[in-house]
Amino acid sequence: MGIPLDNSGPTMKDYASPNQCTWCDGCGDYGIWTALKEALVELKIPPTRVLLCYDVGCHGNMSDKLKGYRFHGLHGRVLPFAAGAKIANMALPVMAVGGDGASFSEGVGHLVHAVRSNYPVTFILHNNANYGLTTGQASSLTKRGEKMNTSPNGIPERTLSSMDFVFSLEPTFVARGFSGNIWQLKEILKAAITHRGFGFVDVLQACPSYNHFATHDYLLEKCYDCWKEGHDPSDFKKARKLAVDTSRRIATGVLYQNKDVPNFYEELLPRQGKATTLVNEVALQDVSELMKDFA
Ligand SMILES: Cc1ncc(C[n+]2csc(CCOP(=O)(O)OP(=O)(O)O)c2C)c(N)n1
Repeated sequence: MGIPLDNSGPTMKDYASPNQCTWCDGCGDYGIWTALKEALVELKIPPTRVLLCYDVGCHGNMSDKLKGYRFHGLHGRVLPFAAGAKIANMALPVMAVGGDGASFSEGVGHLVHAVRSNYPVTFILHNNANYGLTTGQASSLTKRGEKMNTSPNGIPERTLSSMDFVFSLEPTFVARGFSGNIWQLKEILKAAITHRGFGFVDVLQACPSYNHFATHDYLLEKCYDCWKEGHDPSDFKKARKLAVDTSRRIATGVLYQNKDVPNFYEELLPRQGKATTLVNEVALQDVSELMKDFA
């Protein structure tokens, strides 16, 4: 299922919204917002040919700061909505955007099934390692021992190894970006959007208000571009190691991609050989007789 290209090609202006951003100064959301719009523009996807789905959180406040078909849903529930919308209309690229709080606590079950099902959706994780919108509670990705607003004595629990967890589900696309490297993030997003199945993009982002351990400067120093160092993204074992071991340096880029695995839709037998989408087919049904029963 290819992405419909509009040859006239949108510009950044086409994605511009008159609504003012309310993120804190220095928030990584600005970089992710910019990279996402740039990726869509470079892929020549106009705002009328994309669905952007947002979870609840600081990242979710992007939903009215750009144009395009957008959905802003319940906390932790962005993935089932995005997957359903995509299955209904395979012609539209669908993106799901979530925070680490939503995605690795409230909605972690949905993430498991999105990866395992290989839904043809791009998932952008705004990873600020805390619950930003509700002012800095610890998420399962907050560093152990950190003093957060509702845990003044430090977090007692172990930090979830999010990348190891995702790799345990046999993903077909895993990438990591950094909100301070917009050019690279744009390239990563282009690769994810054109991926056949579920594209998991972990974006490490600065949260100057509440994350005082993985700051912009810290990430700037530790992140490096593994593409430039010749990383082979088809090697699952090496990719997993690179993704998990962030003790010395943090690899960014497309860490793993398997282009051979069919996505969820391609596996559905009743959809084989269909040129129409489910939304076309529903629109073609005349339900007026049926509706008389409810008159
Ligand atoms: C089911 C549910 N639980 C909790 C909340 C309250 N809540 C809204 S936003 C938010 C924090 C979101 O954190 P995260 O998902 O990490 O996104 P961020 O704000 O950091 O971008 C919380 C706890 C809610 N709206 N719904």
